[in-house]
Amino acid sequence: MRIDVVSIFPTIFDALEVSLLGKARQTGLLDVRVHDLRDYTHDRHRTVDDTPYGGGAGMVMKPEPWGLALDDIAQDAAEPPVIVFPSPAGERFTQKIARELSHEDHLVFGCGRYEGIDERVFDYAAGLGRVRLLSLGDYVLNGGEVAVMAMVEAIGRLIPGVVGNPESLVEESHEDGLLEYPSFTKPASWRGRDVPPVLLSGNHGAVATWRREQQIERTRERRPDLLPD
Ligand code: 6GU
Repeated sequence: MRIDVVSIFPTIFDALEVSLLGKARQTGLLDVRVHDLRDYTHDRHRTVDDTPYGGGAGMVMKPEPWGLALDDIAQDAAEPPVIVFPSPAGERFTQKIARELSHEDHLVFGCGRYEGIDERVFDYAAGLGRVRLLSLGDYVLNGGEVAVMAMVEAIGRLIPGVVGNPESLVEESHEDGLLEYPSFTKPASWRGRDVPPVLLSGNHGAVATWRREQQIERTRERRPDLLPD
């Protein structure tokens, strides 16, 4: 999969060089290209923002650098990419969307800062690819960079070969609509706390039943919104 990221803080994405995603880049499973939006400006100050029409607080990202950056990325793409703009005003990013996006050949992430990007950029981008505005949740970050890091990790780990043991992708939170069951390792007793005896019983059926109950119980306690009525 090819991933292009446009940002005014490209070094934030240096973190993608480590761990499983870093390995996936080395082996060629992931082709991540990070672009500095300021490289697409032409003035001495490399200006990317300006005051909002109609007044109001803060600054808005100017459309021209975004147009040039998106043109540059789309120009050497074989097929129209999915173009994601992280935004607290977007559709909620979920495991389902992560899975959908993990099947794409080419993703482009446009990281906004300040009060956002000139609205015409989204319309222009829709002529180059399939545009999605995605939000991590109901809180506000200073910019899209941290959200894109989260999305790239959630999507990247679903690409076959990125996570060494594919079974570890199956039994985790949100894959079956429930939170994951609790895990334990040795020692069987630690600081007065014992591992639930069923896990030491060797009875695989009993273990499976217990884990399912734990999933439902935890989901009821922590995330009742995930359960059907
Ligand atoms: Cl995707 N972007 C920003 N700036 N803030 C957020 C977010 C995204 N998701 C939650 N808060």
